[in-house]
Amino acid sequence: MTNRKPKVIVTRRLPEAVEARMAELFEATFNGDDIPFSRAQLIEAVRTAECLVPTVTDRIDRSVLSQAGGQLKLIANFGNGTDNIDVAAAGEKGILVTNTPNVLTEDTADMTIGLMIAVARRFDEGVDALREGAFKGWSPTWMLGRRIWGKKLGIVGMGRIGTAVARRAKAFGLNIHYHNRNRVAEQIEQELEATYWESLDRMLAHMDIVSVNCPHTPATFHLISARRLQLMPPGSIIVNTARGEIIDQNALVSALQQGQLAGAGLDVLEHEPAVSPELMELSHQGKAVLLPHMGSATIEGRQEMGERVIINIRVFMDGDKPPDRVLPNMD
Ligand code: 8YV
Repeated sequence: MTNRKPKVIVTRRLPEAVEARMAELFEATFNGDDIPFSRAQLIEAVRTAECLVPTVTDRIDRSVLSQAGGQLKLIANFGNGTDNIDVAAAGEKGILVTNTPNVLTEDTADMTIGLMIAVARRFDEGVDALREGAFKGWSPTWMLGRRIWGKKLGIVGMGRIGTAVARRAKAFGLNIHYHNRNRVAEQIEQELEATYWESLDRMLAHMDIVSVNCPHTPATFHLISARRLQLMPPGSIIVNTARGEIIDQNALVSALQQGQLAGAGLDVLEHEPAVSPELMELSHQGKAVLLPHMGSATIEGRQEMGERVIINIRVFMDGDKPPDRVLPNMD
């Protein structure tokens, strides 16, 4: 490692220990008040930093990157998904992009299972009822939800997180089905007793619960379209802990309003942080459980994400290939 400290700009406040380590290793600038950068601030950052550390709330698009000075060599994203960054445009300017895979897999999978159960077993409504003083004593017919044991779960995107969801879901007695661009290794299929569906349409038509676990790319934007939502069996449930843009949110609202789907569990929203009034209304009606993008929000996870960012920057400064390089999406 050279002794020279690279100029690193971090766009959001990170866990204290991560910032402290970064301050030791780098000439680092932090965002103390944690207000997301404006476009002008992002442009200023790409003009001055050697390494930028953005998050999902920063849109590093082609036009921002066109303003980057020659000193910017690395964008070390604090996050797994890199749909906030135009990786191809960065590549054209010789800027490398890295992310933080693996360290948030288990936390996100936990949240996915949590949402499935929350929707099927009406957690939200139960908590609301109790808080509002509507709990007048146990009743044989009150707050009945749906059993998840023995039901069919269709996982859309069987990467690291999808596989971690499948492992948990199997323990909850769900039958695992999946759709993925590529079939996973036979050994994993056997371990999970998983059924591969080459056709997403056909899989959706047979599932009780669908979990969205693929990355957001141009190819997966509105992958779960109005037409596909209509293919899902009446009374089925959909859960999304990936990216809001993968589901056509307006179409999902209609499917829930019409009772085509029984419920949705969404940790991510299209156009977040905005919550559409229709979705909010559906959450009041107990038809949607909505969370504010908390899938990886554990103390351990955010610490480890920071550590990955530091490793990527250090290895890069040493002149080696950082471990978590992201390649432009070819879709
Ligand atoms: C992160 C996520 O918190 O890593 C991801 O892709 O969706 C989140 O869990 C966020 O992206 C941080 O930038």
